[in-house]
This record gives sequence, C-alpha cells and structure tokens, in this order.
Amino acid sequence: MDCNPRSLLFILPLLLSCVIPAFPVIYPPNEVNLLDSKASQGELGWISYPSHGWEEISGVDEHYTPIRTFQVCNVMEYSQNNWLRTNWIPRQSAQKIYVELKFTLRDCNSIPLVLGTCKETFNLLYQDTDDDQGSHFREHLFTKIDTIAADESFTQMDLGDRILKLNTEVREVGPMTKKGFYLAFQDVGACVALVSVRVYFKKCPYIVRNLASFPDTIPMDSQSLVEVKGQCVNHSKEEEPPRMYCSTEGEWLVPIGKCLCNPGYEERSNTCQMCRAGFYKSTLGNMECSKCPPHSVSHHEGSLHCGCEKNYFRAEGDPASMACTRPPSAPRNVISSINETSVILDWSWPEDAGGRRDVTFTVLCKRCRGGAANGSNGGNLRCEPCRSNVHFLPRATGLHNTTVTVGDLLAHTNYTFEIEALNGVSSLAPKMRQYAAVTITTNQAAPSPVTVIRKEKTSRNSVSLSWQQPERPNGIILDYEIKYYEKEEQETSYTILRARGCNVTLNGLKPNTAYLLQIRARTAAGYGATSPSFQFETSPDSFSISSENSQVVLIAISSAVAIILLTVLLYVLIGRFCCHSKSKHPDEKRLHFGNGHLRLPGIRTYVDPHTYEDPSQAVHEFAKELDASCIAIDKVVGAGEFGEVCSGRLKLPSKKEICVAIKTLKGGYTDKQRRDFLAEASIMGQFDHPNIIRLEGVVTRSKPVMIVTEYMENGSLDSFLRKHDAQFTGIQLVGMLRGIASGMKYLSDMGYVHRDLAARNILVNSNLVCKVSDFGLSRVLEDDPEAAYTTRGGKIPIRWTAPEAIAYRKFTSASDAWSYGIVLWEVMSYGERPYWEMSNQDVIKAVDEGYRLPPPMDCPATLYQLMLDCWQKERNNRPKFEQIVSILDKLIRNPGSLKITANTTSRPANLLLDRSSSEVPSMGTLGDWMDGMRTLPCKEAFSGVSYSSCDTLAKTSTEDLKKVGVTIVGPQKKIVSSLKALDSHTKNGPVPV
Ligand code: ACK
Repeated sequence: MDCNPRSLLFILPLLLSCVIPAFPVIYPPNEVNLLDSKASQGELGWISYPSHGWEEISGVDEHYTPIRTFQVCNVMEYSQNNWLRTNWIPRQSAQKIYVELKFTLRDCNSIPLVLGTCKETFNLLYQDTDDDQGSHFREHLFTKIDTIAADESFTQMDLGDRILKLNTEVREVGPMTKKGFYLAFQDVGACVALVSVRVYFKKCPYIVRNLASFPDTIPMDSQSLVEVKGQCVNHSKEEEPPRMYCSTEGEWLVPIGKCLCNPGYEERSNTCQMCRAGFYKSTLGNMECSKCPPHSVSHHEGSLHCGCEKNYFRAEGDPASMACTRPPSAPRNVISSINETSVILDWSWPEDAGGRRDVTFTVLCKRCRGGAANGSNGGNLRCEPCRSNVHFLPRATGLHNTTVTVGDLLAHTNYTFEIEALNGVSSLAPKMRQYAAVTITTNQAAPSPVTVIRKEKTSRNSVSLSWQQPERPNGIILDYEIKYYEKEEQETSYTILRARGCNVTLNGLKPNTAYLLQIRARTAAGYGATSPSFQFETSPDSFSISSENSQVVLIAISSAVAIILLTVLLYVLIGRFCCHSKSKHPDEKRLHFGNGHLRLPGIRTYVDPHTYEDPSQAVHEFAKELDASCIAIDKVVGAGEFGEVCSGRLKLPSKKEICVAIKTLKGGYTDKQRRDFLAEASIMGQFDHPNIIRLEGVVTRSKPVMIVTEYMENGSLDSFLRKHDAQFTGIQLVGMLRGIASGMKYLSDMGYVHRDLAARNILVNSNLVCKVSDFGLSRVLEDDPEAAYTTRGGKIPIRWTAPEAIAYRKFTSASDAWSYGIVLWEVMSYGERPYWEMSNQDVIKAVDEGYRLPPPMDCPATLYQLMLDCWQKERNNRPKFEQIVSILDKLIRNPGSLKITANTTSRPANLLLDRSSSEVPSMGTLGDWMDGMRTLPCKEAFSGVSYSSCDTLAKTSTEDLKKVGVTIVGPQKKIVSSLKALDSHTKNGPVPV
C-alpha cells in the first residue's frame, strides 16, 4: 500500500478527461464569465502560500488540451494553513458574482494513520479591491465566503476502479463595490484537488420581444427588478411603450407593450419585413401581408395596397381588401305598361352587377319627336329632357327596386326612358356605363274630375244645375255624364243623362225628395273620374220657386209651358223621321244598362252592329276599308272559325309599315257568315283603348275578305303563360291584369258586355301589354271551343261564365267581372285550366253549391280576395271594373303587399273552397279534408281506398292516385303535395277519420 498521501492525488490529472468535457463548454447565455480556469492554456500563476501548500499541476484532457489544476494533501501534518489566491479579477459591471468550484476530496477514513489531522473541507474567501496588488498577499484582508465540503469524497478503492467523484459547488458573493477582487482557497489539512474554478455574473441578455429590442442588462444585487425600456425594431411603431423587467437571476420578466409593423411590412422572425410582390398590407399591425384581392395587382415589394387591373375600379371608401369592381351591365327585359299618360316601367336585374352589391337604378326621361315609338326603338328620334313636372314614383334616381311609375306625361307623346344600373364605381368609368332604353307613346289622358257643381233653380219636379269644366280637361270635352238617384234608394236605381255643356236641368223628379248626383267628363280618351256626390232636394208640393217674386214665377210657368209644347212638337217630328229611317245613328240609340235603366242618348257609346239592317253599312261606319295591295301576308299563325289567322305587314301611303294580324274569311261563305265575320270588325272599330285590340281596317271590296288588326307578338295569354310558367314577377303579372281590367272598364263604360272574357281571348304584345280581343255577339260563343250548349239553348263557356248568365242568360258587366275573376285565376296559375278536368255539369253544380276555385300557388292574398269578390253569387256585390283597376293600381304602387300569399300549404290546393264557410277553411281533421274532396273528379274514388291515418295518406303517390281514378296530372301533383302538407299539419298524432 502506498502510504504517501500526496501520491494519492497523482492519479488525478490522468482522470481529468473523465470529468472535464472534451469540447468547449457552452454556458447559459445569461452568464458572463470573469474567470474560467479551464480556459487558460498556460500557467494560471496564482499565488500559493506557503509554497509547499497548494501545488499547480498541469495535465491534458483526452484531446491533449492542457488544463491546470491545484491540489493539496498535507494530511499527515497538524496546523495546516495553505492559501491559494487567484489573480485579480476585474468585476466589470457585475454587482453579484458567482463562484463555481469543481473539486475532488479524499475521504479521511480511507487514509490510514491520519486520524486527528485530516480534514474534509476547505474555505472559500474573497478580497474586494480597486486595483491589482500583485504578489502582495495578506490573509486578514480576506473575507470568508463559505466553508466548502464535498458532497462526495473518494477512497482508494474508487481510484482503483478509476471512479472519480467530482463535486461542484456554487457560491454567490456580493454586492461587490470595488473595481475587482481576489478569491482565495484556504486549506486546513484536507486532501483536495481543485479541478476548475469559474467566476461569473448573470445578465439579462439582449432580446427582441414583441418587436422591441431589449439590451444586455445587468441585474441589481438586491431582490428588486430592473425596468428596461424596449426599442421598436426597424419598420415598426410603438403601439404601447414596450417594457420588461430584468430579474436578479438574469431572466426577462413581464413583457408590457409592443411594437407593430408599419403598413407594407409584416412580422417575420422578430423583424418587420416588406410584403412580397402580389401581396399588400395597408395598416399598421402584426398581421401577415394579404394576397391582392381579385382584379388587383401589386408589382413591388412593400405595397400598401394593390392597384386595380384595367377597367376595374375601387370606389372611395372601398376597403383595400375588397376586389376591384366595375360598373354594372345594363338592366334587362324592360317592359312598359302604358296607362293613359302614365307608364309603369319594369325591368330585370342586370346580368353583371360589376361585383358589387350597391346597385341602384336611375331612370332618365326624354321626350322624343320624329321616328316611330310604342315599344320599338324608333328611327331618327330627336329627344330633349322631359319637363320637370313629370313625376316618378317612388323616384327617378337611387331606385332599389326594378320598377317605377312615371306620371304626368303629355298625352300622345313619344318618350324614351333610359334605365341605367349604377354602382359605387359607375362615376369612375363614365365610358363603361350602359343603359337600357324603351320608347313609348302615351295615350290620351282622361279629364280630371268636375269639382264645382252649383244649383241654379229648383222646383217640385226639376232642378237646374251648372258646373265648372274640370281643372285639367286633357283634351276636348265631348260631353258630361250626369248620374243621379234618390238618396234613399242608394244607387240601386239611377238615371244617367248626357250634356254637351256645363249645365243641365233634371226633370221628372219627385217633390220634396233628396237626390245625389255625380258628374264625369268624357274626352276621346274616355271618362274622367267622377265628381264627389252632390246633394240637392226638390221643393215640397206647396212650394213654388222664388215665392218672393211672383213675376218670375209667372215667367217660369209660361216658359215651362212653351218648352213642353216645343218638346212635344220636336218629339213628334223626330219620331216621324226615325220611323222612316231603319238605320239609326249611334248617338241616337237608347241603351239598356245591366240593371234595366235607360241610357239616354249619348255620343260614342257602343252600338250593336246587328241593329243595322245592312251590316256592310255598320262595318264601313266603324272600320276603314283597306286596299288589299297595302297588305303583305307573311305566314299563318292560327286558325279562326271563319278562316286562317295570319301575320303580315300593312303599309299605308305616307305611313310607316307596321306588323299586323290578318283574319281571313275562307271562300264559300254564306251571307250570314260574312255578316257575322265582319260584325267583329264593326264592334272592334268602335273602340280606341290601349288595352283593346286595335282595328287597322277591313278588306271587303276584294277577296279574301279580311279583318286587319295590330299584331300582338306573344299571341294569346293562356298559351303565353303556359310557355313561361313561373317566369314573371308578381308585379309583372299584376301589370298584365291591370291592363285587362282597364280594357274591360273601357268596354263596360261603353256599355259593351264581352260575354267571353277568358285568357285565350286576351292577346299579349312584345311589351307584355295585354289587350282584350275576340269581339262579337252570339258568334263569339259559336267560335269559342270552350262554349257548350246550355239547357236553355245557346253556347256558353261554362267555366268562365257567371251563374246567372248560365242559368238565364243574364249577361252584364257584372257577369264579365265574374269572368275577369277566372282570368285572374288563370294568370296567377300560369294558364292552368279552371276547375281542371271537372265536367261542365260538375262545375255548374259545385259553383251553385257555393264552392270556388282555391288560390293558385303563391297567389298574393289580395289577388285571391279579388277573385272571390268577382265570384260573388249576388252580381251587384261584385266589384266594378273601375274598382278592380284601382285595387290593382294600389297593388302596383305598393308591391310589398304582394308578398303576403294566400296560404295554400295548409289545405289542398286543388280543392274548391266553400264560400259560405270562413275564408280559409281550417284543416283540423282528416274528416274535414275528405269533406272538402267532394267536388273533385276523384271525389268518389277515395271512398274505395282504405286509410286509417295521415301517415298512410301522406305516403300516397301519383301512382296510387292513378289507381283510384285521378288521372289528371295537375290535381295528381297537388293532391300528393296537399297530403304531405296535411301530414305535416297533423303529424303530432293519428287523426280521427
Ligand atoms: O296563341 P296564338 O299564337 O295567338 O294563336 C291564336 C291564333 O291567332 C288564333 O286566334 C293568334 N292571333 C289572333 N289575333 C292575333 C293578333 N292580333 N296578333 C297576333 N296573333 C294573333 C292567336
């Protein structure tokens, strides 16, 4: 055994490679070394006192890198006091320093014969000085830091096994106040090898946090934190001043505030970098740069926004993130519906809104002269802006809806309306703006109502009245219609007179009776609105006029006698004259109203051509004879009862060529057939209204005999609607219905009863204007394939005809109103056949029992109500056409009201409704529903099917319905959908049958 303790340590350098890392050690970034013994390549040059105490030993590690160690092992001798002092270590700015010691220590127990003298600790001390004192060493100037003991000491056996038990101890020293210091290691009799000494202090290292840089910061010695202000990195700005705290442990704590990258820059690895080409960033912030929105580009780095591609724009206020947009394309499908001097314009949304949602419409009105109008775009029109009093409803600019009503236009004037769709960028691209134009010609405006009526004279049986001409006559007033009735009788019986001037005397009145009177003026455009009711009373029996002045009474009586005598004389004379003349002038005819009252002589009321003995006289009175050479027939478009219907062109001298429809009378006709054929022209020729088919003339002097009318591009309404199922807006449908009602109002004002009003007898032009056609008397019905013989003889289109007209041929304007209700139903159901395939007999029976057609799918409630009103059994309760026009006008002015639909989902859409019950029958039970089935063609069919719950019914398919005899497709579909609706209505449980 080797008893020299010093030799126990010799082995140490050989083992160092085991304990000292082979590669340079990387210290934590927040530790700054002031001394590292391992880093020293040469002698450390520390002072050892006394000189035989601590001994510097050189060794190499496994890389042959030299390292320096100190060791002492004077364990055999008493009173050891061996000092080892480092060189002077400048403190730099450290306040608190750390000393890390790595050492090995021999276990005293493992050394024989050293008991009592051997120690297992050594002391660590320091001296704070401002300068290097060289080799001058004084023990008492050192302050002890700590006694260092080994956690693990090694024994002889460890050495044999080459196990080295290296201890690491770290001690803090501070606050240091002088410029530098020495460290010293005092050995008092231990066997220790100091393998390495590292002296360091801690700092908070440079860092970039929240885009702010924080410099290296030396912590305070005390517990307090150092507050450090950050500096925003390049291309960024402070959002809130950035700050952090440096802890004594050299850690950054509590970041506050931050910096944000400038516009055009984005955050990338703690820096603000320019946006790449094709990207942009318009705001301050740490979001990424965004890709250029559609139709925009950025060619350079660091773009704040992307520029628009050619022909694309950005409106003021458009965010940079929004795509560049362009003006919208022109509105489409402009439809004009002319009513006297106003026009409803309706159009479709532009195909391309330019990529924006802020599309509005502007309507520009121009008054045009020259060229053609009425739907065509006219040739050489010279246009000027419309007068400022033309008014637009709701307005001319900034329209959000696709319809506008233009009123107060001049009568018989050409106007062009330019409808432009605008959006937020239209003003930036004036050259790209597009508009749709429509040119129209207004009709004559009806006169405004008479507002001032005066009573001039009153007697027992008569009254003289005068009035002021309407404020706006809108043409030459042809005459006034004076309607009066006893106040108590409430219009159930009334009398109508016509007067050319502004006064009238009403005779034959009851004494001491109150009367109500209304006046309306008539021009070529038709009647104006009626005046408000004016009340007057006749004198009592005992009363005579102007009792104060008997002279006046006398004059009055003698004048009256004279007038009576004169009247009698005239009457006799006229009576004689009339007896001699079989043909009567229309103005001289007396016409019956529907309610049996006499229509007194008037101007241009409808005249029945059959009252003419010679029908050709009637036709030439009302229709222009055309020269056949002016007519070119293009093609056959249909077949009428008397011959083919063709389309062609009419070119009259010094007039523009126009498209016409030509009805021909086929060869081999009888006299009666010719008469009946031309009767239609005689009737049509009396009418002049935008919603009545216009007669251009007749050809009677050569063959074939022809009736030439205006050409209606879209043909008859029923087939037109079927062709365009569900393609129109509510307002367009109401516009068509309004036209038909307006035409019918004109006919009823003329005293003409149509008798065969049905969608198939309405024609539609290219502007969607509907015109009533197919005029005649008994012939009309002969001609109509829908007409059926009734029990009383005569053919009647049962489904369209009012019950009283079917039952006892009571055809009136009120029965026309019934038919109008059916047309309304046909329009709203896009040409569906009324009552589907029910037989005529079933229809008559069902209607008689009070059942009515149900609302068509999606039918606005107001329109369905109007239908029901037209189908009132009591004909006097049906609306007059004037009222129908006004109801539809209101709907057009307030299109929102069309959105409320008559609810069809809560009941079967194919069933007739019982008018005597509530408006909308409830569908509470399956039994109710089955009751409702009774007027269907399949009414008995269901009795053969067993059904126990809604569930089974809801699963009914069209195939099932076919099996039970419902073979018609319309009802099939509707029954199936109704059963489904019923199912959802009652799906909370089985329904009693
Ligand atoms: O539905 P449509 O094409 O329109 O078929 C019928 C056919 O003739 C037999 O009446 C068409 N028709 C009748 N009058 C005119 C007209 N004035 N303009 C265009 N088509 C017409 C109708």
